[in-house]
Amino acid sequence: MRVLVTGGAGFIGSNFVLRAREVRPDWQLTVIDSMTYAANRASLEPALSTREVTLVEGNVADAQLVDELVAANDVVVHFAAESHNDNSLDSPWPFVESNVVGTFQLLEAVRRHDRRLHHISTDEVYGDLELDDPERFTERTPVNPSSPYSATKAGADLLVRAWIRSFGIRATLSNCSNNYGPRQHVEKFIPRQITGILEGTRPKLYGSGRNVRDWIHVDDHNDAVIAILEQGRLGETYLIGADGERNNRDIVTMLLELMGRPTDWFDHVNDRPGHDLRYAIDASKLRRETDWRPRYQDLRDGLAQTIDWYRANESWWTDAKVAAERTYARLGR
Ligand code: TDX
Repeated sequence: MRVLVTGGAGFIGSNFVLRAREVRPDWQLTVIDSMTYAANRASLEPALSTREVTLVEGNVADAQLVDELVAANDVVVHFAAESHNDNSLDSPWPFVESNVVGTFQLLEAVRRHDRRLHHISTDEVYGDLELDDPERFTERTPVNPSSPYSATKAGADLLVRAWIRSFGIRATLSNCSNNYGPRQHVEKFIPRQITGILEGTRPKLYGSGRNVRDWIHVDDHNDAVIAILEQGRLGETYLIGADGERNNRDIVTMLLELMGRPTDWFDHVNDRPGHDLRYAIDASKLRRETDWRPRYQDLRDGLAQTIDWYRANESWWTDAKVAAERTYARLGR
């Protein structure tokens, strides 16, 4: 099977490529990635030098390039997206271009060439929950995005659903909770704190630190994507989550313990405008309809493995760290 992976040099996409090499070695993988700040060629090594994986540099909003690549593959897994909330508040246009226009171009190519598509999305499209809300997000929760980022992802999801309904394209969608693991850009919460602690700086908690995220290891997310590709029903949306709810303060405490620092060694910084309070996923449909089960059951173990990766791969993140902290300094966070 020839598989086109959009955004395959970013965090979740590159981990998907590496995981697919391991568990589906017969797949032929081609990556299209715009290689912006969030991508890293090194994430795909050594598969690139051995030519096991092909990397095409380009934007999913480039209609002609996307048309050629979709035509040359059997399946498209669409990870490509601008994904950082703080950046979307600072500069929304790249989010509209990559997430909405990019998805539109891909859908049109998939329709022309009758290819199978899996669209990757986020739980953020559902807005946020109260801390004590007994309900979690399900496939029936109405979309209610808060930030320019989540609004563009919700827009992309709705385009995919409309192309399924109106044009009969063969597609599935998934909305996953917060991912962590190796190769995540250092602008994001967990790697920002791990790399900061490694450099001797105190973790930075937005606002009170009470905000809750539902953490899942990136390999568990990607295994679920493979399960949906192989066992999911066409036209359906699946929520992916591993029952990993924790507030940000607890995550910082865990990181500090694992890295041998006092648990009060952190600072509160300015809150993010419009900061979503809580995300939580009910993944029972995915568990009912596929044989997927998360392998990382213990968040502390997963974080320990992630810390080891950042410790062992400093050259992967040092340049990005300087740039990310420069942006945060400008934003006062
Ligand atoms: O330094 C920080 N301090 C802090 O307290 C940073 C960078 C973040 N935070 C908080 C904000 C959030 O409550 O940590 C939480 C996680 O923040 P992010 O890593 O920025 O993720 P989030 O905004 O939750 O969005 C993530 O999950 C859904 C991904 O970035 C999205 O791409 C995905 O769709």
